[in-house]
Amino acid sequence: MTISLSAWLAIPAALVVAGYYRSPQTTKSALKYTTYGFLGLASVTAGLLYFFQTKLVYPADYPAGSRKQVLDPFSIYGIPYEDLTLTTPDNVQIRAYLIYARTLRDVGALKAEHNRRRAEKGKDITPVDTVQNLSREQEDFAKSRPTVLLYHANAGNMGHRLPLAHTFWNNMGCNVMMLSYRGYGLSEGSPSEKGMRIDAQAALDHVKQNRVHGVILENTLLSIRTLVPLIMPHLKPFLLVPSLLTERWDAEITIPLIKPETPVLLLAGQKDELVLPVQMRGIKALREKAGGKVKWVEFPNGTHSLLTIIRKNRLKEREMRILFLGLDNAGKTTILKKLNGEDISTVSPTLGFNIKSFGYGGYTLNVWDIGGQKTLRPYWRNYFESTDAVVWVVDSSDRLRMQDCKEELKGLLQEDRLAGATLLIFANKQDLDGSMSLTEIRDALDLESIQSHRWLVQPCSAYTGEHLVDGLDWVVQDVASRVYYGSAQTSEGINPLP
Ligand SMILES: Nc1nc2c(ncn2[C@@H]2O[C@H](COP(=O)(O)OP(=O)(O)O)[C@@H](O)[C@H]2O)c(=O)[nH]1
Ligand SMILES: [Mg+2]
Repeated sequence: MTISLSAWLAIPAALVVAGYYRSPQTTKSALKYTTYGFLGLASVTAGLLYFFQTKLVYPADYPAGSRKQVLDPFSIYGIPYEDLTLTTPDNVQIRAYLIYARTLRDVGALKAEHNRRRAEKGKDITPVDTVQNLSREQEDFAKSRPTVLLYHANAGNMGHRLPLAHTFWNNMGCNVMMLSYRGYGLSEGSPSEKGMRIDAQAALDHVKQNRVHGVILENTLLSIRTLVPLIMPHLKPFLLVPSLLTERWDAEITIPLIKPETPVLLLAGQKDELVLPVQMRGIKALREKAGGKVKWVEFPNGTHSLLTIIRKNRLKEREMRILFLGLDNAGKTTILKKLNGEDISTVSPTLGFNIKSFGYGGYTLNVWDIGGQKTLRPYWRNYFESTDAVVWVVDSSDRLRMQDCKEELKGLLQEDRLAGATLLIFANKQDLDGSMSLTEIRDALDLESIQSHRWLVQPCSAYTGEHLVDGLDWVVQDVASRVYYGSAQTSEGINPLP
């Protein structure tokens, strides 16, 4: 019997602000969870369900490469951190980052230093640089600030949540402790509800806080039992046999364990497509029933992830998120290397993705270079959230795949989450004899029919570097005019350090 499934489920970031749980079990209430997917075969036997359950519930290698590549706070933001390996009581080695709060003055100096090094061509910024001892004064400051424990979702790893960590560190002056659960990122072992609760507790023990100041839950599920009928109705019959359900994540049990006086903040995206809003409202009801302190904040356009909140913040920091997409071998990685002044003689196919972050015309560009192989394309959508611009790279000499290229682009432009993004088409490899001209490309890709996005097609060559900067200039200018105009009114931001 074959089982074809394309499922992903996320336990999106649950954050616990500094502290200690009343009991280790409550940790699971702080975790949250999302399910999305489908089974190709209607009749899956109960035995198979039991066996595949953890695979379904914890897609730890999604997005592709999540078990190999873990971003670190220093390379992305210039934030010094402790790279920790914690050994749990049941002897699993899990990886964690501990970031100490810094004063505004320190943060400014660290950023300036980071930007200076970034600008210095050829100098690699390696995380090894970050090991430094805190001065007495810095230590005292860190101790005086709250600690945020950031528990990540059930897809990806802690590196994917660095934008959140950065917000807590940079804007609110918090210490941040984050981890990759067992079986995620570079942590050992394999995921399970039981094991993840042990990991969560280990992180808590490491920061040695003796008091919970609060719990923040974002788009969290009520329980597997209640979520499955909503999103995987064909699995409903199996819920009749409770012992088959090894992974439960039952808020009905855990929410009442949180002390009533502990403030609980519930962040609820009303357009969450994975954990339906009704689940989050169930959690609110549970908390109210227990007579506990609770604050409910609704985001009318909020989708599944906190990225929508971060976006507001990015306005303040003048950041842009740009996706480089296109068929494999188009020259995406080469173009980015060339723009960044790196050696382009050693480009190898991109498995998964690369992220580059660089200053450009007063903005910070966060560029995602995503693998274009056919097998990787279904994963593109995972990167769409909060995208300001798409750069679609075309190999102008690859006449045979123009039709494929046209169809992929067309499909991409129909994605809701890319609505409003600026579109640049780089007609790359113009240095090659026989490459298609601007007019030929425009016709072959039927560009004139695009009305959903502001677009420009720019012939260029990553080899010679010709017109790369022209293209990027247009992108940055277009995004800036759209996103940053009048941003003072739209950016609420979050309280800066006192
Ligand atoms: N002649 C020529 N070759 C290029 C150019 N840009 C990239 N290439 C080559 O095309 C191949 C694929 O490039 P790569 O950047 O890995 O493509 P990606 O899959 O889109 O990231 C590599 O062998 C590059 O050296 C270009 O402008 N001209
Ligand atoms: Mg590449």
